[in-house]
Amino acid sequence: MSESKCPVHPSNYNANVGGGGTRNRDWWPGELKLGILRQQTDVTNPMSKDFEYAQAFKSLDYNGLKKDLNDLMTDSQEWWPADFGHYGGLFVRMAWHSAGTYRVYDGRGGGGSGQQRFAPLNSWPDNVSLDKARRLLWPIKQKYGNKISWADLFLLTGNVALESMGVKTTGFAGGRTDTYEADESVYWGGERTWLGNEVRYSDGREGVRDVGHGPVDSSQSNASTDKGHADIHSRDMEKPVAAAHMGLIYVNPEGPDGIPDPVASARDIRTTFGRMAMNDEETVALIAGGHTFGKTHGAAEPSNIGAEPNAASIADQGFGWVNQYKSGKGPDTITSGLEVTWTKTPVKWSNHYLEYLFKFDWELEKSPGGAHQWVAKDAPEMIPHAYDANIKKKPTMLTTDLALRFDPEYEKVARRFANDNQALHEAFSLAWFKLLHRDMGPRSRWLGPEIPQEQAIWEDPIPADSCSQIDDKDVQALKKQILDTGIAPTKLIAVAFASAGSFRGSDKRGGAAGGRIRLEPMKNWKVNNPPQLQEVLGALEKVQKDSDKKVSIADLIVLAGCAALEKCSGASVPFTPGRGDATQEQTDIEAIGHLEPYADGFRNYGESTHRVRTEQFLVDRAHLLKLTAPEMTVLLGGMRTLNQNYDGSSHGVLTKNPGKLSNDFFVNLLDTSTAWKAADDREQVFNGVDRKTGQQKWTATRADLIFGSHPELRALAEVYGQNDGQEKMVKDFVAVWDKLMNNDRYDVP
Ligand code: HEB
Repeated sequence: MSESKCPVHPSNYNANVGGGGTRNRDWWPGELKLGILRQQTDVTNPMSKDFEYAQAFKSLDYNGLKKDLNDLMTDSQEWWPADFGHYGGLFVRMAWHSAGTYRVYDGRGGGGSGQQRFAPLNSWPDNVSLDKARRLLWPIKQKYGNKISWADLFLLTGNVALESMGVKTTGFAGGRTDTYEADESVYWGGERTWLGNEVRYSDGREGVRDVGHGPVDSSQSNASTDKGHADIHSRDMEKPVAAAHMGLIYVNPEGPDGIPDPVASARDIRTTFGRMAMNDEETVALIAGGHTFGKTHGAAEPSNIGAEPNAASIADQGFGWVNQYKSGKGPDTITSGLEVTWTKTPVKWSNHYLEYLFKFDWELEKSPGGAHQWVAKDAPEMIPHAYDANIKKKPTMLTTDLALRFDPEYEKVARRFANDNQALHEAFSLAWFKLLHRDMGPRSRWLGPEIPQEQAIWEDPIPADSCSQIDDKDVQALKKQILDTGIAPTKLIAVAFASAGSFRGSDKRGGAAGGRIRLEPMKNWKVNNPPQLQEVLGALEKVQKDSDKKVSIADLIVLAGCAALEKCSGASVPFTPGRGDATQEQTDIEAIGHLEPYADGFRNYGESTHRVRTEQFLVDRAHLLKLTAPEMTVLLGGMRTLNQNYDGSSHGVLTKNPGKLSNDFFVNLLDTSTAWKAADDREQVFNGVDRKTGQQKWTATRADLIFGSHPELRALAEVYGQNDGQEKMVKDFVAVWDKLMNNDRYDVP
């Protein structure tokens, strides 16, 4: 149903009730938005404050749950029948689409918080029919209640589905806590049309017209002649997105922009799977293993299906894509608009997918829904029908499947697997486990009886036997030894911040534990001021050597920061020991490289691009550090008076006493006698002059001045800039510092 046909489309309601009407975001769409810093809080979460999912999970009847899931696989429901009498394929796809939105550049997306229940994901064109999959699970979720989160359930169900079809999985870990509102922090792309990609391939500069696949507009799938297309053989996708179109998990199954070109399609697959942290071998294993199961659904023209869940009728109760074609389900299902079944045993593990891929010649055809797909030319009719035992068909494949044969690099891997099903089985199982657990953070968060023993490098492991064993007395002694090295406290603070500040709450990686700041690549990041870092590390290594206690460098780095902050603030700063040191061999340089910030406003590092302003980077960073807006404010103001700019510049160091923790940043920022003027055309650096005398007083960046310009940030800055602000400043800064240092301490209760 198109929007224009609908007389009471929700956007037509200019509601004259609370929350209605024309809003700030309508009047000033460009205003800095702080919304992502106040998501998923106590006010949106129905659980009481003392609810701990890990505790609840421990009382779960895990095996009972697995048995129920296993039984569900073949318990075909009248309202949404199971293809081939088995829901395995549907549930594997549900789990894969849940986890598969993860991307390495900011660690956002992924299956860690049950976001498939919310928009936009619940309504993505790539997630058609997964509304049914999730609803099939409701009786089981209802039965086990808070002992299993939706987030865990989606992924565990995929695992059980695989096991029930003969896959020996690597295991499973629970521990994903549910969220109760849509996560607004993820940049899914700038396009305003589903399946568009006019922004991601042009870095926001110019639009290229685009068409996609699937129910929404498969009628337009012959796009090869369109002018203005970014060349599918050479285009670059913007960061951090990891999908070739708005609303897809990865790539267009019909080929890039609907063009059925397997080799060009391989290029898109490599880009998108690479951004999910998968290499060629893992990628081939995942696709070949995944498409061993189930079928695609394109019984008829996609115009038969209705609006997605978020735009559907209230009567549909969260279901979407209501299908008018015949029975609207079972053999008449329309999901992707493609009609493919890969193997002759779609609910059983096999090697038929790769066998057929290489054995047959493939011919382009159109699905009943009008989409590009491929049929095995001279193959026998051996593929079963999902509902009619009397019908047999030839094998069929997607353009993206043929990519595994016609891309020379993928072909090598695929041929090896084709000749060695055991190798495929193992590689698939490992890659699947990585897919589901990539964004879970350290093992101390993992729950349940099926955690594999062997640690993988993508877990960023830290050897348990490297953790410090020190008591309060040792801490006091070590603090003194650190300060006695004579290194300036501000440098110690800088290194502690650099170490802990590498954390991101999205995929729970980075942080001070592991002491990876001593290793490649972190030790060479510009934002970490490498020469200064080396000086401090050298001194701390000496402290470690001279001490007769077992203490890690990771702990010493944080302790040094705490000791130095005590010196600079006069306050007492808490410290929690117990971190360990990772080795270089345990560190995946490329994967850790993804943690490097493009900009870090707390250290005045980085500036605006043509699409993102410095202050927007600051908020993005604050979100990854799990800070609220007040915490971001006090942290930045404190970092300035502590003289923490990465390059030692004095931008925003609005104090006569750099190196002392004070509220001077706010006092001077809010001082009306100063007038600010841009020092450059791009408004990156500003001069602050005395209004009367014209004398130059300060310089500052956008990350500084936003706290005087944005009304809500100014309101927060005022709290600290008042005469009673100094004490609060110190107290709040120490609190946020402590939070930062322990962001990654999932091992501490
Ligand atoms: Fe897949 C299905 C595409 C990868 C698993 N897929 C499917 C479909 C499509 C696709 C279109 C259909 C849907 C319907 O229903 O219609 N994929 C695709 C692409 C890619 C992929 C493009 C990239 C290249 N998959 C994948 C992976 C996995 C999977 C990786 C896992 C691991 N899928 C799957 C399954 C299925 C599918 C299981 C079936 C479902 C059913 O049966 O329902």
